[in-house]
Amino acid sequence: PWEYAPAPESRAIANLKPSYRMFVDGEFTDGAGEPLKSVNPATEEILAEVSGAAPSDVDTAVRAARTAFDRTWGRMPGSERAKYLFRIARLIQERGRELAVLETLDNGKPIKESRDADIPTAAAHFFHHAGWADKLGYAGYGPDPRPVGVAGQVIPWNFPLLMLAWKIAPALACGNTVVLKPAETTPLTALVFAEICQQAGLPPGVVNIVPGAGDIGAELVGHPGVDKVAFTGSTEVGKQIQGRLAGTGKRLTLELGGKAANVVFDDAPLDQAVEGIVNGIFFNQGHVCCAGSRLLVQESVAEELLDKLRSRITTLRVGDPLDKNTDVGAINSAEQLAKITELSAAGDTEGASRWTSPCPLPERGFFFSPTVFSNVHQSMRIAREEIFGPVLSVLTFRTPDEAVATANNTPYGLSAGIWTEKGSRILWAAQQMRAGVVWANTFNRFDPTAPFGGYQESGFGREGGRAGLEAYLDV
Ligand code: TXE
Repeated sequence: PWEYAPAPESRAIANLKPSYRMFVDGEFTDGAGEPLKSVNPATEEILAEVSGAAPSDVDTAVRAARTAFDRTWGRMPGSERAKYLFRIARLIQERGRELAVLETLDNGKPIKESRDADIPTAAAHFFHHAGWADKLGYAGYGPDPRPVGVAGQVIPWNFPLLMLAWKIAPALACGNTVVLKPAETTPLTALVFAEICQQAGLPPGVVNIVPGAGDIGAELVGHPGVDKVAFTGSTEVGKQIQGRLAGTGKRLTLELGGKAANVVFDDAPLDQAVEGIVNGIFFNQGHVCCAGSRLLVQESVAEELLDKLRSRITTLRVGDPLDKNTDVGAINSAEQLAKITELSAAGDTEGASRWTSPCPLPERGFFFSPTVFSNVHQSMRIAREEIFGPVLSVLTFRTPDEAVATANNTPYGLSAGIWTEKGSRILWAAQQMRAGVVWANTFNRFDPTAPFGGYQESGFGREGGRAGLEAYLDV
């Protein structure tokens, strides 16, 4: 375990530089676009300036990716590609401490999460996909599956390095080349990942990183040289992209928002369920597309469960993300904090009862107290819209049928949780729920071997495991 490191020391561990450059065709270069300023959301201090890509840089990057696809990566035997992916995985592990601290500085998530979840899981995705690179003929998609070509990938700010790994590892394993745009508020670990690609000796152009805002994302997905688009972000932007790509012949996968139900039946081990509920909604400040943001609890145990839940939440430490004892860190941006505040206020207006953790908040930075709304009705905004923050909406039910109907009463469908001792009920409910992932007696568990993705407005396509390869193969 690491000791608490005060901020200046953390900057040294993170190898924080005053400025970062984009990565195109194997070189770090200055983009011709507007520079971005990376802010530490826990202190509101500027961490670094990042050169921003212009449309002409996106064009150069896509052309470099095409050349690399045609000349090196797309022709390389899978066994050779595997070696690079294993090298990248090991380098992520070796530089894990630096990456974890940098991720926490840039994103605001607790260091224990970046250390124990984000960075090791990112490495695990490269290890897993390295293993596939020379076995694609055995993946069940026919004897000779081919890479699609150049992938244009756009990712959000909630798991910056992990979302990069989810996107880049399967693309490279299958023989595609990549142009990736990180989110504008969290570009730093993606640019350290670019250094790792150099360290691993990856041929130039195989991975290109173009920092920028949404306009650069739009430029990338619309570029005629991109064969396949992979997007993780808001449902609104996902729908725009889907509309724009219609008729272009480009392949598309979308991983969008969610409003997951975490369903607790009266026979559930309540103390264990409380841990799962807390993890489900407060992990990563609730900036999780599959967060268990709706707690559905059987009426007969609702009062007891809520008492236990409130006393457990009272023990959560909210504050400095670099302190390894912190449970809930900073909200990633002022914009996201404003959205959480606005939706919570709608909960008050619509008549739900708000309870807030008594934990004091730091004076500077973007923070929001863990919050529980009870007396929530299905029609309220806090039961329907993705808040993407540490805010739980509690609804009750009487029968299993009602539980499933309420769980499915959402335009989304990314994940769900069930808490019960009855195995038969788990199997029944998992079949009834329209959600890409259903966790039983656990929540927010991720594994590179398991496909992840949504139903309905949570998007389509799967990431991870054998199913995730299909997005990057012509079969
Ligand atoms: O998302 P955007 P934002 C949800 C969550 C959050 C809300 C808004 O509810 O409160 O979305 O977050 C790029 N063409 N999720 O504004 O705008 C953008 O630069 C191409 C859920 O951050 O969708 C960034 O890299 N790209 C979600 C990425 O898209 C565009 C994770 C996501 O930003 C673009 C994040 C465009 N027209 C937010 N406009 C999840 N599924 O986990 C923006 N981008």
